[in-house]
Amino acid sequence: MALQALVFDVDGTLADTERDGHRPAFNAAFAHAGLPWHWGVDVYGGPLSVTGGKERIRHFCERHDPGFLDRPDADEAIAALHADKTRRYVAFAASGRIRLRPGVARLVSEARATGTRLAIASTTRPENVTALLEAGLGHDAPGWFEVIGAGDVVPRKKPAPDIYTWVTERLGLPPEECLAVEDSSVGLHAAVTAGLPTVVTRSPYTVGHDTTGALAVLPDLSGVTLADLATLHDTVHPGSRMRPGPTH
Ligand code: XBP
Ligand code: MG
Repeated sequence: MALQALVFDVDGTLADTERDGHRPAFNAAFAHAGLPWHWGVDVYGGPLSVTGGKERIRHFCERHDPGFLDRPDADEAIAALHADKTRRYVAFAASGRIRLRPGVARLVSEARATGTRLAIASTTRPENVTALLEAGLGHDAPGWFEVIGAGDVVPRKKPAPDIYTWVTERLGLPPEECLAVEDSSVGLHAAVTAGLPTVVTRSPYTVGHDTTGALAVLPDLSGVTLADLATLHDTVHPGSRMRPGPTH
């Protein structure tokens, strides 16, 4: 079954956005709101296991500041914190200070040159994706991706398969004809459960993650050609859908 489309995860896969991008944006929003919360580099791996910024803040409150959730306006307060965090992250990403990971730009350009379709499946806000793509690949880059699945377009975020299913349905392709590129066990689980063969390029926060079910685990995409990915993809036969590994 020929490879028709590459579906990229964003955070950790297109770029290492978490430690110096999302994390400080969360912290700045917390400080601006007068909250004593701070997610250090080492502890951020904990909150990061919950995908989605609003969900991550709520999960943190449940464990460390449950009184915050007793406020009658807790939902609105979390939404406002997250909106502030998003403004800060978008400004940082748009400044170009987040470099794309090795091989990403070359692979995207090879896909465009050969007519391989491109899509995004992420749990982050769509404006974050646009800012990162524009700064990393150029102003027109968001338009190169036929489908951008991001944020709250599906109610259940990764590790649920929903965002990958949402994307492949909009591409009009069977999932088996796509290849997902992910960095985390939750992302891998989402993609594989949706039926996409998946390559993992580990990122600093996901080095210890379980990669059971991945087609390959690579340090990054440098030196990886579309032909390499097509060859890997060819090893998956229809009907032998891979089983997701456990998540952490
Ligand atoms: C990574 C995530 C996101 C971001 C924050 O998404 O888990 O939640 O850390 O995003 P992916 P928001 O790896 O799927 O790209 O604050 O915008 O929700
Ligand atoms: Mg990721």
